[in-house]
Amino acid sequence: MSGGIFVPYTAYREYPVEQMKQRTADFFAEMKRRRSVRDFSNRPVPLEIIQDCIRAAARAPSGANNQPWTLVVVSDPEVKKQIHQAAEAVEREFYTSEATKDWVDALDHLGTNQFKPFLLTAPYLIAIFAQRHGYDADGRKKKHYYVQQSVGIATGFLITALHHAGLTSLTYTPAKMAFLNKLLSRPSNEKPFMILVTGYPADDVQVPVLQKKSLEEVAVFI
Ligand code: IYR
Repeated sequence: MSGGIFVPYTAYREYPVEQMKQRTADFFAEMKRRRSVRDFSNRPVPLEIIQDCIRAAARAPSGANNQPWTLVVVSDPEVKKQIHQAAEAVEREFYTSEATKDWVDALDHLGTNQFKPFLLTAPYLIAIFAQRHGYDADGRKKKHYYVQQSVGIATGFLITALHHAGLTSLTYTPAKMAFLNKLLSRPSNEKPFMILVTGYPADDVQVPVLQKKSLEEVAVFI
């Protein structure tokens, strides 16, 4: 027996196979154009666009439909400054002592370093938090399921939505992220997941030449 309420799935759309092929090819072409960037323009982006992209991300499936995410959209230059300062402090530690040589070597081709000017330049820093648990209507702890998977999927939706809108993004994971709870006043049940930096790319932006794995390398058909 199900305790849920069920209604017909009228929003579902099936396409003729030819149309499916075209749509899939078009979508692949669009996703192929997506690149992470590390240099952003400071040109403003209407907040409404970000809000609509977050609406799309929040449609992601999640364990038990817990929707175990909180997104903090930072555009306040003062708060960005604090995040920038805290992030460069943890990255300085990372690059100068914590990171193994193997790890630093693995990042070499991306051109990253301890300096994160994009945290000041980009119009929005979207700090994504994973709710380890929630609270029920009576304020009692409510268990959340498959939190990492759920937040990962929602983040993927958000990256895709921003790209679809014509914006660029960077999945930025500071070496340590606890400072985000403090600076953004988030409770301890919320674990920082990443900062999704977004905006227009800098005019002269360059991206590293990267090889993506082929279908044959990533998929097995049985
Ligand atoms: N947090 C550091 C290091 C870093 C780690 C990985 I894994 C990357 O793909 C890129 C960078 C930084 O952001 O510089």
